[in-house]
Amino acid sequence: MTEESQRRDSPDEAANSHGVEETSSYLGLRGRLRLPTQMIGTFIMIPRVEIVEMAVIAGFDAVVFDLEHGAITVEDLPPLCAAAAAGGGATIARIASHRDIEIGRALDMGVDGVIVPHVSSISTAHALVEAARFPPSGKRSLNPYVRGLHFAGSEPNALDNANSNAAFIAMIEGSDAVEIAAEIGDINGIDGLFIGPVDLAGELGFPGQPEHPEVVAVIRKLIARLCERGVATAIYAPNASAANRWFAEGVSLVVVSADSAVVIDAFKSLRGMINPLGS
Ligand code: 3PY
Ligand code: MG
Repeated sequence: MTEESQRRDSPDEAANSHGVEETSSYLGLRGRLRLPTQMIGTFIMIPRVEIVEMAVIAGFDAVVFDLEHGAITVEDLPPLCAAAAAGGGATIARIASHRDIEIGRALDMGVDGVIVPHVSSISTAHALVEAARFPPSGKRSLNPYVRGLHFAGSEPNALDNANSNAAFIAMIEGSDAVEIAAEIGDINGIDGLFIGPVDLAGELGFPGQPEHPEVVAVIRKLIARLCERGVATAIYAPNASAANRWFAEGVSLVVVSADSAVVIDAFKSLRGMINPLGS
């Protein structure tokens, strides 16, 4: 880990004082992003607690609620978070835009962290991080009676704990962002960079082909650069072999496929194996 990454603001003391061998979900998402551990996540597009429960029961470490592209709104988050937390799954909201209010509201609902899409400048990254932290660290607006603060504004250290525990992950999914990714990753308060191969593929001239060899080559180099610098990385993988490849490259969090894709693939496969008489 570089000096630069060590000086960043830190998750709670418990997380900092534990070594790799004590890795477990009690460290929280932010704490786990600090360790050389690897987590498997999946995108949740369908706002049903049962889907979240199934993902966690199946062994996924984290669920990413996709407010950018899924049929999920901020109001869906509390029961979805409760469902994941009951099974020990970490909860992340991929928000839809760069509006401060969206970052704050997702955290108010009780997610463990946020992923912010399309971050491509240093100044934007700084502003977005501030939206996720209460003063004096940032500019997150406060109402203490929210789920994310245990509904109880009076809890001692509630705001410090919220600042220490909420993970902030910026998405790198444009060619301009790739160029400055290491500097974005060094910003105090950024816990990881999530590479978006789908949008990046479009920018590189291969729309809809996140597995195109040229796209994979660009991402491989980026991951190596970030890992060397001690910046935690996350990425979307469309399938298991892509997920395994990115884990082998040292990625901390691989978000593989999505609930909707898993369900339709299973339906198609099942349907394909059944042959009614006369068909
Ligand atoms: C991308 O790959 O562009 C993403 O946003 C991941 O879903
Ligand atoms: Mg994207």
